[in-house]
Amino acid sequence: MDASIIKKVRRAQPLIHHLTNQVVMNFTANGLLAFGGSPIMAKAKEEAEDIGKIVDGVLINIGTVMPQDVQSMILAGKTANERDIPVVFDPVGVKASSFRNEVAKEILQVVRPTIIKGNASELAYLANIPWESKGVDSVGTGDVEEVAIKIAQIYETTVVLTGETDVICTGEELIHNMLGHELLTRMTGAGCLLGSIITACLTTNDPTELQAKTAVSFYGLAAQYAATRQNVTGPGTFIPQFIDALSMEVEALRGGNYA
Ligand code: ATP
Ligand code: TZP
Ligand code: MG
Ligand code: MG
Repeated sequence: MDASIIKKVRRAQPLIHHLTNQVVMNFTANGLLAFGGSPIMAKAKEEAEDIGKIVDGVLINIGTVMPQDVQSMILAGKTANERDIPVVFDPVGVKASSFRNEVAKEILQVVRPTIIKGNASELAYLANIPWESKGVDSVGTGDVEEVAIKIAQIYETTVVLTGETDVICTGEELIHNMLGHELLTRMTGAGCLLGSIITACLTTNDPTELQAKTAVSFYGLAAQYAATRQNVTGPGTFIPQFIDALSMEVEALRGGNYA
């Protein structure tokens, strides 16, 4: 983890355009604000280009995508590509329906994501590798490194494959992150908010793999810190502590008592 990336994000407070799902909008906005970024949720295709011109990064997440959202996602992604600002693509639940399959493929045909981030089953689907899933969740096991490498090759991009161990693949290199907490699996939106925080970290002038590694490590560390606060008794009490932890300095999170 490079703490200077987090400091840079907090200084710049990058404006991140979210075309994300309706389950996690409010949680994501609060989580990104706590971390030090600045969220804007805007879905109308009529404003996609205008918003696209003033933001510092774009997150496209298809978790509750509707037919009318696709054009906005494409316009926002293409505007970001033209401006050379980061785009993160999260193919939430892509395997669950043929509509999602088609939407994800349509977006990936015209938008070049800086990072494709997803769970193992979502990325395995895009890589044509069999994997078990349950709706938007990954439930099976398999060779996550093979999936990450294949996605990086097919889409010529950096990959963040999340799970108990996160795998980052730049095409040449594999990086692993073991920081995290099981409570992240017992709430909704843990993956979606991570996508927002990765997008914010991509706005600094550092190498992509370092930005990705910093985002996932910081996120995992914040989860570990939050989960071990005295008043945390389950997922419900974890969430506010996690939001608080996302606003903390790395050194303070490291100083936590992980009993
Ligand atoms: P899924 O729907 O399959 O849960 P997701 O999109 O919610 O996928 P996750 O894979 O749950 O995404 O990853 C979200 C965050 O939770 C990441 O920071 C990841 O490191 C962390 N995480 C996931 N599973 C575990 C686990 N078993 N132990 C610790 N941290 C985890
Ligand atoms: N249904 C559609 S999107 C969504 C659900 C439950 C949220 C998924 O969030 P995450 O972070 O991928 O678990
Ligand atoms: Mg999860
Ligand atoms: Mg997800």
